[in-house]
Amino acid sequence: MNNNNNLVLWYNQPANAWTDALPVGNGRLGAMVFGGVERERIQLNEDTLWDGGPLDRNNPKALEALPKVQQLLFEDKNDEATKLAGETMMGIPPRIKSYQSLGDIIVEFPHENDVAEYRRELDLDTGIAKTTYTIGDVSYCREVFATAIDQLIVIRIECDPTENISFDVTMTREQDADVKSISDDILRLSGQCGDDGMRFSAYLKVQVDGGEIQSDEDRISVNKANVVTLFLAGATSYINQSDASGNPHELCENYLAGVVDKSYEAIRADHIADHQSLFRRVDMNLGTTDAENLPTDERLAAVKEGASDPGLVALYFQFGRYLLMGSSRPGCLPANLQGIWNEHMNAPWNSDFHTNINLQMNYWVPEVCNLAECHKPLFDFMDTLVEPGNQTAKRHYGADGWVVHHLTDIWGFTTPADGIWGISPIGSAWLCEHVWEHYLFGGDVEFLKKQAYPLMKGAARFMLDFLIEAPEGTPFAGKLVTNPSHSPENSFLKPDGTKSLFTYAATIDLEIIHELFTNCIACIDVLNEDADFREELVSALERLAPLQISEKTGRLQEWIFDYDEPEPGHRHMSHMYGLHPSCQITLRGTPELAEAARKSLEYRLAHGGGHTGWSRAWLVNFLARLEDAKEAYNHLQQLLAKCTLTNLFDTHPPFQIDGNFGGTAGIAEMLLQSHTGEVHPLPTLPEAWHTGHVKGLRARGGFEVDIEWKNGELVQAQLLSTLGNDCWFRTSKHVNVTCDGNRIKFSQSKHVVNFHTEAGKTYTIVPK
Ligand code: FUC
Repeated sequence: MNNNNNLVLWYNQPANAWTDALPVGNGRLGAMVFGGVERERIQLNEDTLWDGGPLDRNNPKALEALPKVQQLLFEDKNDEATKLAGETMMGIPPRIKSYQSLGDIIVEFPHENDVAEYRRELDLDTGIAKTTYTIGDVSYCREVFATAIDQLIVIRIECDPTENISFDVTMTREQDADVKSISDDILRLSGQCGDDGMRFSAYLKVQVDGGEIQSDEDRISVNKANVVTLFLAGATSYINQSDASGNPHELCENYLAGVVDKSYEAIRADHIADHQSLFRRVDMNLGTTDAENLPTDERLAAVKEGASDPGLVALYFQFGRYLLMGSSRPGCLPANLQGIWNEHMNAPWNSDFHTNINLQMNYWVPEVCNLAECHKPLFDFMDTLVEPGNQTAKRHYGADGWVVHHLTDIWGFTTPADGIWGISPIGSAWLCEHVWEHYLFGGDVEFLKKQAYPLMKGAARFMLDFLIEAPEGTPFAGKLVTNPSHSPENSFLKPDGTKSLFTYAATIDLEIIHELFTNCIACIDVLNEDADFREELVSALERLAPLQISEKTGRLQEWIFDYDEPEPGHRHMSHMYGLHPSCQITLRGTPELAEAARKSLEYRLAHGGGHTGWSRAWLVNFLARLEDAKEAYNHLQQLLAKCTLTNLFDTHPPFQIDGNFGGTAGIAEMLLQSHTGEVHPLPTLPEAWHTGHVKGLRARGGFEVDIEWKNGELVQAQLLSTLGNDCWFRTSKHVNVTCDGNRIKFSQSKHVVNFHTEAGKTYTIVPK
């Protein structure tokens, strides 16, 4: 057992609701473990199990309508533009289908006496969920884990004394599936979504040591065994976005065949080694309190009552890393709105990939939190959106390059969805921030050349074609703007009192395009190619409409006009994109814009902003960038108190995983920043974490950073240089920099110390 209670979620009672259950995952398979005594439910997921199928959604009326819609918007006729665009520009149909549950394993134990010494836990350090209890004189232990090495969910049941394990096991699914035993020791669940949708299977193999095993139609019974191991294989027919002709039965048989000669001990040991090779890269201690001796739900309840529990914050942070490892491993699909864990057939928002903040927020974690390989599923997924995105660019906008709107699925959905707010053709450009960031942290030039730059160039190509010159009589006449445009899901009031959400040149568009073009230029400079394209980008950047600060309020304007808002506390804070995740607005680089962004934030907050989980998490990141430790901490506390379920899942409500990832990234952002090119330790350290350490966070430029602090002051930082880049280190004191015991530099400046580094060497920085 792991004795570090800041790495273990634990409870004194079984899960009641699904959101009390504990998640395990290997990127492709996920399971939620309830830990029931008489009846154990283990709900299963496979990341490709989606309803729906490939379909050409492009709207043949869109291209012809585009100039008319643009003209109406430039003429401020938002209602007419909305009506016309609604009739001509939406995808056909404008809805996607849901990511679905694979089914449940149900195990029923004929326990006759009362249960005692019950405990259920999830050890983040091993990735094993465990349930232990005693009945009479017999103690029971069940372990569940999802192995990425052997691609199975493994359930182990042990008892002491032996010969005491008896149960019936079956599998169930709410719809579209049959369950039957196909041999004495294998149960099979198989089905198909609708008449011609995705086919799927789950095979459960029961391996007993001692006792008897017997199968009936849809169940297997075990009697008086010593030890039982259950292996669950799951697969679907999904091959790619236009091909779902795979054979899930064969895949499941192969997964099970893979462990025929492998002992449980070896499977478990391989799993732990693999898990720890990623998980153990970061160690965090924000201080300890007595709360650590309490079960996780009680700790959370105390925080809801106002307690400060730095250990719970560290647990929440590590849980975020754990969730990313469980839902986003190379070769799998990216983490969706629920990561990989979903019990529904029609999930909230289809458990899809929302590209107007949510999917991106999931991926604020991997680089800084030292799980860079978990970022890869996003990049590979982006590759699959290029071809359908090219089609939509061409047929909706007459543009080259690729476009994605505000959401997508596994079938290459790239057209506008849902409603008029779906006409927001900025998703592809927004996603491209991620490939560039991956390069900034890891310095992989091959990746930049082969994968990142083609994606970025295609997204930039679309934007260059899509941008349009604002005509005379409009603000920014002669400048390049987006049209149509939308500030995610927010609406505005026009001077005549009418409400709209459809416009041109929303601030977030300008920020994302500015960032994309700037990054493309930097990329071209690294790769030393594409000089003509560089020219095009430079001149477009010069003509791009600028950000505006409201003369009336001093706030950063969200739209081209200084509109009032019907919902001033709106959950989206899109116009602050330049402050975070982008770095166009910085405290020291663009102080006026930073001040305007702060005012915008304050205004949102004064009107109840941050009420959904992910919105609250974004606030933490904004405030961290503004180096406002008190408020960043306050909102982190509120994220735990108001937006966190007993199993530490984020709740929008309902459960949505982006808040977990946004919160995790926010904690890292409070402890280490590097977005300006400087390595800046402890920019936003709250009083509650006065003494502690964090080891293994990553900074842009290729540094792995260990930070130790005491009473709010830096004691020492250690930087492992992975790329041999020069380092700019921000500090509020004079510091000594040493390497291998030799002094490299004594800083003259109290602000930034700059030194050369060699790849593979560690630099120690100690304040004087
Ligand atoms: C965006 C948000 C909603 C929700 C949905 C999945 O549309 O505005 O709050 O998170 O994504």
